[in-house]
Amino acid sequence: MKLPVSGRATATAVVAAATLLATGSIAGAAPAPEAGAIAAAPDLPVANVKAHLTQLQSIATANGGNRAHGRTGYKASLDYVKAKLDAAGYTTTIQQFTSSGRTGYNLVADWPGGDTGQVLMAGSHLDSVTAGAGINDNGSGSAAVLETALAVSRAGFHPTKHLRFAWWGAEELGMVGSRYYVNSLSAANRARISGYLNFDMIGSPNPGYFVYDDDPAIEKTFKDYFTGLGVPTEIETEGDGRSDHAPFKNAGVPVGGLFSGADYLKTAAQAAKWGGTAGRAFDRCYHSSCDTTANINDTALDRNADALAYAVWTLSS
Ligand code: DTR
Ligand code: ZN
Ligand code: ZN
Repeated sequence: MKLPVSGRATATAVVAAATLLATGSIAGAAPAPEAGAIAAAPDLPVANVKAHLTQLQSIATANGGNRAHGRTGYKASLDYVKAKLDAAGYTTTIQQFTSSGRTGYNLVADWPGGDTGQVLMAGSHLDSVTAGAGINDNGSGSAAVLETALAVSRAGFHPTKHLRFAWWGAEELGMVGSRYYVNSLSAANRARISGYLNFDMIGSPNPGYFVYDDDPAIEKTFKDYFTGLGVPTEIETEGDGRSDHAPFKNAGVPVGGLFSGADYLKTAAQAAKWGGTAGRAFDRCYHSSCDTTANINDTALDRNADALAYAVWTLSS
């Protein structure tokens, strides 16, 4: 889904057209914007996001049905994401930790360039519960963060800020990986993180459109995007402190994020504005074996992935 053409997008199109006229060339599909131009965020192909989910489902199926902390399906998921990022030019780091007697891993991917004194991070947890493949929770966030990172590479995007993407281990054991990461930062490196954006469940089958309200500037960025789509949002209240933004927030980092709903029931008022089924959970397969690729609403996944990319572009420029 594409935003209505904005002033920013128009300005970029004019720059691109001027470049084409000046050079007579269209070589290089993604010309770097000229100094002062603000690149428009891309429309992420939802088919690409879904292809990552298909791979995560296959990984779960081949590894006893889950991608949980300390299990082979988790490490295989991490290897899949890492290979894509390495091929796209990221500097990737695996951070290892131990929890409940099992080895866990975070994956951190830095996009070379930008002001490392101002780091914008986007992340998601990559582990599932042991009950199932965890495709909505949280293949959805993991796939959308991955596709955003790949879109940065495809666009040759070189924002003012430094971009860092992360996939957390052992969230389902109590945000273990993300807390380990935050605790292992020096005070100086923690202070360099200007924002952390979290994506945990963004393709719920009976979706709502919830925006975290922790930081006003980040919240406004997401709300602006959905306003442009004509989709109403609500403040996310259900998950306070229940996902990987919590350790960042507790360390004083501005945080935000998106959420399409877990086991709470959609009200009649919510069904009236968003469609779907009132009196039914946003995700009836939350933490269950039926959280498979069939447990995804494509429209929600598409809108939230595009909002993610929009926020990364906007907040890093
Ligand atoms: N995604 C769930 C935790 C959770 C439940 N509600 C919210 C709201 C917002 C973010 C996260 C959550 C899990 O990982 O089990
Ligand atoms: Zn969960
Ligand atoms: Zn989750």
